[in-house]
Amino acid sequence: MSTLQITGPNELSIDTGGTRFPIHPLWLRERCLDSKSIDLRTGQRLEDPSDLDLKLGLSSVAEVEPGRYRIRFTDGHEADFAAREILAEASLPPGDHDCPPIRLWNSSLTDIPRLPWSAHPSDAEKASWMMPFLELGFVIFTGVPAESKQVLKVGSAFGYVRDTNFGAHFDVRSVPDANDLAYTSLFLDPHTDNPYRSPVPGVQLLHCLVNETSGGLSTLVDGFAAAETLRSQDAAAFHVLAQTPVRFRFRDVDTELIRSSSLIEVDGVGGLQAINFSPRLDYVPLLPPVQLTAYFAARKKLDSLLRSPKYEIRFLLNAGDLMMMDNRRLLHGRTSFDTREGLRHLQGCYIDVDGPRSVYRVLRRKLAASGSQS
Ligand SMILES: O=C(O)CCC(=O)C(=O)O
Repeated sequence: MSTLQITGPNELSIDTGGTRFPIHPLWLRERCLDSKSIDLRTGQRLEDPSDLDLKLGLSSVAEVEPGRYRIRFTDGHEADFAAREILAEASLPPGDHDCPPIRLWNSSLTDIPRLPWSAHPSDAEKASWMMPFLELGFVIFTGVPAESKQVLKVGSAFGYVRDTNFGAHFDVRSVPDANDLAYTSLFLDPHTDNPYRSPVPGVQLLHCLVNETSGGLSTLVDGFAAAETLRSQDAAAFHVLAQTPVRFRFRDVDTELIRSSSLIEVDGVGGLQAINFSPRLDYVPLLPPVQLTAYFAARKKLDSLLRSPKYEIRFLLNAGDLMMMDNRRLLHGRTSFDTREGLRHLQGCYIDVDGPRSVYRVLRRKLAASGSQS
């Protein structure tokens, strides 16, 4: 049983059988769940917490029922808290890392997630699909009907489909006068899709409708694994790629998109957020020569990791196979193919990166409420 008590002039402590956590009064005050503090329907705050007195303290703590406490703050506000809920909130890691932790992988990955698709999965089944996606950054669904626009149905099961200048869905097949190298039969190095778009598409789905060629193998690389290797082998090169802004551009008759970002995006504490890598499209600005020398050398190192067979997996997508991947973490590509062998036709679409995470959290909540495990 956890107990709450005031342990200092401005500090509440929660004692969980010997371990004590200090709780800042403002942290607690902005988590009050009473009807004066939040709108009870949406759970959103009714007051701006920055208006609270920075010197806010605690006046009293009283246990109103086992495990439930009434806390009075020095501004006169009173609210009830369950010790269990405070602990759950306090144990959330910083950032949005409440989802399954990522598992870095390379070419030795053996458990490639190939999952039979079902248009009407149970909650538990759908939750079981989300685990490999969130851990590895991709899944391959098999048995998706090889029909036009099915990719949109699958995409909608995990988030909102993002329309772009290529349409809600796009056809990946070799066409004359292609406005993107994806629409040729050429080999494509591992790349991030649309790094010139803001925001960059979070998740890409590619559904194979026809593949009559022996080439056109799909390739995937875990960009986070390559970036972590670079960080451990050459921290200075990693730093250069995390700091140097690079311009990505797409231009055709109707569209001109430009976005500038570093090749490696990190958060405030150095955690990887995204890789932006597309050797077809990156243009570093004219920086002082010494900086450019460091940048080109660092990019070469990352590039050789990303193109190394040590990091890449390759596989053939057959008709009915659909690959869904995190475009912020993984890089994808394909081997070339010979159009004289027959047709190769994929359909793709994008959804936002937070869609699958939201699906996972809602399923987790539903399964916990029904007493099942995901
Ligand atoms: O043809 C493929 O397998 C991949 C195409 C591609 O890289 C893309 O659409 O971005």
